[in-house]
Amino acid sequence: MPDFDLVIRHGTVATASDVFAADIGIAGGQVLALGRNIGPGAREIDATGKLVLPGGIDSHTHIEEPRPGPTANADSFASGTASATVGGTTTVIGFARQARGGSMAAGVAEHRARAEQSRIDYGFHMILTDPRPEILTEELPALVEQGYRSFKIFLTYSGARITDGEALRVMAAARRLGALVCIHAEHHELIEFYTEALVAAGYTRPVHHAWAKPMVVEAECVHRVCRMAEALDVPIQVFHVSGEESAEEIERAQRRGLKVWGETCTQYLVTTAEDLDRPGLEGAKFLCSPAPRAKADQAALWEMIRRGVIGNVTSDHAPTRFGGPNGKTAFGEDAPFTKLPNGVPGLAARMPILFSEGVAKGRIDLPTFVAITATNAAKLFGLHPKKGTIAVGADADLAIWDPERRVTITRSLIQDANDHTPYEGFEVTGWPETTLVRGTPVVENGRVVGAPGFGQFLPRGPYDLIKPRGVFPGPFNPVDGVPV
Ligand code: DUC
Ligand code: ZN
Ligand code: ZN
Repeated sequence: MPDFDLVIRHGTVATASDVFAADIGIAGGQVLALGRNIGPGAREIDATGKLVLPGGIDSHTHIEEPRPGPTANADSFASGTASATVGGTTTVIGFARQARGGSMAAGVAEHRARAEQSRIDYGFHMILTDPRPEILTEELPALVEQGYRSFKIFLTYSGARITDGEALRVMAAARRLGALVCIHAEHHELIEFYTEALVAAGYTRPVHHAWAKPMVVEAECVHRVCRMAEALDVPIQVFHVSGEESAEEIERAQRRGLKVWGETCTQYLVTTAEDLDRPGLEGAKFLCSPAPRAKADQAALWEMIRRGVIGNVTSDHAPTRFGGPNGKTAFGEDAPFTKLPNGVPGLAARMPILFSEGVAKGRIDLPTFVAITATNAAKLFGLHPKKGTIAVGADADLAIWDPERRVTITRSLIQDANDHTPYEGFEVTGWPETTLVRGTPVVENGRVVGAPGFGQFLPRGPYDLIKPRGVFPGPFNPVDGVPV
C-alpha cells in the first residue's frame, strides 16, 4: 500500500529562503511530506540532477480578454494556460473588466465563464473603467467578499483610463474593503501631446511608440500614484515598472515606509526600444506599454530586483497575432503606431528567461528566482502559503527543472495560440521538464497533458500584508473622514 499518490525523489528543492535535498510526498493534491527516504508513492518521479521549484505564479496576464475589433486577443484560456504550463507556471491572475457605463459584476461573471477552460488555477483582478458611486459602494463589497480582492486601474488608454479623482475614490474603496489596487501609471495627456506632435511630424513607425512615451511619462505618474497612496494610506502595486527612474520612485516610496510594491515584466529585462525599430512592422512584435527602454534600464531593473524594490516579475501576457484579419498587421503593413495593439505574449517564456538571465548568468540566486516568479506574488495577492512555496500543506504546484538544459525559444515550443513570440531565437539555459498542478502532471517532458477545465478559481480572503499602515501625512484621515 503506497504512502503517497506521488513521490518526487532525489531532487534539489528550492524555496524563496532555502535550497535543500529532499524527497516530496504528495497526496490529495498537497505536499504531505518533505524528507529523506520517505515511503513509497503510487507513482514516483526520479528528479536526480533536477531542481524542484514552486510552480510559477504569473500575476499579470491578459488571457481571452475581449477587445473592440478588428484586432483580437489571440489566446483562449485553454491555449494560454497550456503555454503557461510549458514554462513552469501553475497559477495565473487575469483581468475581469468593467465595460464603461456597465457593471463590474457583469464583467466578472463573463470572465469567470471564459476561465472555466483554464488548465491551471486562477484568480482575477477587476479592471475598474467607470468607478461610479454605486459600483464602489454596492458592487465591490460583494465582489471582494467573493474573493476578487484586487483592482486594476489605468491612468492612460482612452477606453480604460480613469481620472486622478476617480483613482482616489477607488483607492479609498480598496482601503475600506481590504483589497489591493494595482496601477498602470503613465501620464495620459503627456502621451497624447507627444503623439499628436509625432504624427504631425510624420513619425509613425513602431519605434515612435517609444518616442511617444519616454520614461518621464511613466516616472512622473509612478511618483504621483505613490504620493496619492501615501495621502490616503493605501497599499498599492505599481505594474510593469520598465526602467531605472520609475523603479527609483518606488524605492523612494518604500524608504518612506509606504506599502508600495513594484512589478516588472520579462520584456523590460530583455528587450529595448531598439527592437521596435526592426524593419517594416517587425517592431510591432515588441510593442507594449510602457515601452521597452535601454540596456542601462535592464541592468537597473536587475539591481532593483536584487535590492527587493521590484518584488515580482510577470509576463503581462497580452497576445495579438501578427498576421491575419485580427493581427497587428490588420491596419496594413505601414500602420501607424497609434493603431497597433499594445502588448506582447510571454506566458511560457517568463520563467525560463528569468532563470537563464537571472540564475544561470549569476545576476540573482535561486531563492530570489523563486521569490520573484512565485512566492512574492502569492504573498502579495493573498494566495500564500497554499500557493507559491513548497511546504507541508501547500498545494503540490511544482516545476521539475533541468538547470543545464539549453533551449532555443521558438514559437512552436511555447504552444500558445499566437503566430509569433518576441523571444524567437532567444537561447536559455534551464527548462522545466515536468509541471504539476495540485500533484497532477500538466506537462510531461515538454508535452502538455493538462486538461482544459482542470484549473480552479482561487477566491482570495482578507490577509495582513495589504492592511493599511494607519499612518497619514496630516492630522486627518480623509478616507473615513475622521481625525487621526
Ligand atoms: N500594456 C498594458 O498595460 N496592458 C496590456 C498590454 C500592454 O502593453
Ligand atoms: Zn498596464
Ligand atoms: Zn497588462
